[in-house]
Amino acid sequence: MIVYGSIVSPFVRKLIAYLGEKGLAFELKGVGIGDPDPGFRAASPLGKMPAIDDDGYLLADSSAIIHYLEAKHPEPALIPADPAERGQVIWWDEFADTVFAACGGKMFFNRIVAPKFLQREGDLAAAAEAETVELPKLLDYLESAIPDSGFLVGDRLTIADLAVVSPLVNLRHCGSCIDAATHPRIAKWSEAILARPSMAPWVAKEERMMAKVLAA
Ligand SMILES: N[C@@H](CCC(=O)N[C@@H](CS)C(=O)NCC(=O)O)C(=O)O
Repeated sequence: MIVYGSIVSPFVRKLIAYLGEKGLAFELKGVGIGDPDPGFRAASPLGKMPAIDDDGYLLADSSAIIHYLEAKHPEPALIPADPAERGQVIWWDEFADTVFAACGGKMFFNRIVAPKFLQREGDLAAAAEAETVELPKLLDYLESAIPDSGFLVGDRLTIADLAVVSPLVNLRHCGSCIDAATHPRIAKWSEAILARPSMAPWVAKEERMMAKVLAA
């Protein structure tokens, strides 16, 4: 299976971690924003990453891809069968993709992607507002919702953990780290999820790449 995307995208990071947890082989084909690669364009009607080509089956959107793969490879289950748990997992995936990643994206895009990758100025006022007005509320909510189990839903890993932890990496690239004094649950939970073999090597690779980009 080919995965189109860049490892600095929170949606691609979520999918890569999912594939690692499931033990599914893939080839990552690096594409950037607005990439004209014909394979990527065919797989992603809106030109957004990630997208896949699974032996000719083309699909875009991290959640759509994960649901497709979960139906194809049910074990180990990362989307619970239990109705109440499944509802919670989808809630967290939605929270991550639409609200949390959007907030982090305003910071990451305007401070890093625009100036460093697209050679244009970012909207620094929008980034500052996201960091000072939106982000604190989202972090306080997340802090209040992480159970003692150390997993967002139930007592085991689900896509909820992979989805919600992913935007935190982009926040870190922007110098916005979780303060263990004010958000101890997020600090402990995110450290454990990001240390998993499905995530740690990719995040390390990404951090090496970002260090070069930021130094340039
Ligand atoms: N809901 C989509 C979001 C994908 C998305 O917005 N990806 C961004 C990169 S982080 C992108 O490709 N943006 C390019 C664009 O909007 O043109 C998913 O979960 O895959």
